[in-house]
Amino acid sequence: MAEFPKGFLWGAASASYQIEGGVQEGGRGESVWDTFSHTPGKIKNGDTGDIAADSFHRWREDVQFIKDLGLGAYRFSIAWPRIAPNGGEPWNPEGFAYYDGLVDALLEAGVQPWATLYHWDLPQVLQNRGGWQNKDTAQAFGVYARRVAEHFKGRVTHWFTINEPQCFIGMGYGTGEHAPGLRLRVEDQLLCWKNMLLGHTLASEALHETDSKNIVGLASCGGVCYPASEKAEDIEAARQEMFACLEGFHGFSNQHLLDPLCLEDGPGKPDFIGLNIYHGTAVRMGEKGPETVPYPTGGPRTAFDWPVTPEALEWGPRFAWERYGLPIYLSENGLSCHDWVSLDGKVHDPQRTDFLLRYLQALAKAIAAGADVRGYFHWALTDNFEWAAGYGQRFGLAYVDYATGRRIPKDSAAWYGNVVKTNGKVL
Ligand code: IFM
Repeated sequence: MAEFPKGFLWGAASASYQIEGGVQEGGRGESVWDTFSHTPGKIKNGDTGDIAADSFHRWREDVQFIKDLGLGAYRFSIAWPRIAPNGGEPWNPEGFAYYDGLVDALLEAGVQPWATLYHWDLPQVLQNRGGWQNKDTAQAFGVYARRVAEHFKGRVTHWFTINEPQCFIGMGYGTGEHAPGLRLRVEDQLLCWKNMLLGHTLASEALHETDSKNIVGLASCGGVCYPASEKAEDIEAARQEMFACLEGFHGFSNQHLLDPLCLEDGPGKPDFIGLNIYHGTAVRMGEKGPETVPYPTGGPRTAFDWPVTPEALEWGPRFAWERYGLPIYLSENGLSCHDWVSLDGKVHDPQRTDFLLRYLQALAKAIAAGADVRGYFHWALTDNFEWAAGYGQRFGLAYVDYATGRRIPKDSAAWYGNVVKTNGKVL
């Protein structure tokens, strides 16, 4: 039986471009993801987010599902181009109205809204002026954050500024696999990092100044290392490797993002750290220092081919807590499975339940070891548009039939609902 502290927050997460659809409705402007997904050859099967899970129309069903699960919080993202089709003023009242409906329904259902201001759907107009290579984008992000904070003052008090900078810069401006599809030199990627850090800082200031009750963090997806054994030297090797600045530029490190923001007091220092963790790498101490241990051939893997390594949910939070001493929320964790609707009309996903059982038990160990972990958001609430992989990867607690938009709660949803209800005692 696992122990979670009283008041531990159980939630689920989503992101605007991945679920909303309605890309040409409600006065929304174009985002870099509209452009990118409509560029031939960029997305598997030529999929786009034009309709996605159709949450722009079906958000009431999503809120009902959240209520049925008994969740304490829902993490969603606000599409910048819905609020500001041109990146800034004039603001779009219809865009605010969409999120008003969602936020008010969540509050009515007794669910805390946790809003992310940037989950990668940059207004295309800003990309046309250089996107994150341009310092003006950081300034515009601060202005947008202030306007959103003013609008939702008193209703939304928990905020993520930016989701996974490592990913949107590394894949959007580095490898070109994500929007806007650029392959920049490391120096130019570092300029994006600088502007992103400034953007985060300006947004944090705006959120804190607008309402002293606002609690602000950001979500990091840096690589997680865990010790190959319980030996002290292997633990030390994993600790060093997790924050190592590897040869050259290693964009997928927590260090690049969290060290400058969290190790000293400053206007961008988060109130909490969001960790998005799906898997990790085993590390041991070798003769010349830390060395990674190859994942066993034939070991368990998700439909996305990601290794199943529950240890990451113990050691990632432990090492982050040791280094930064800030409260931690698991802002994303989950897996894609080859889910389908069975002849009985249900979606049976025993692998998801087994994965979650293992990972949540590991998270309980992190808490028992002293890490201040305060909540867990399952990725994702519903199946959705998985970026370059299109609709082929299903991460949801609810299956989405993309032809009709119909949702079917998977078996794992009932299981997770029970975890939530018992505060993890069933684990
Ligand atoms: O779907 C993504 C999400 O947008 C960011 N974190 C990882 C998830 C799964 O790949």
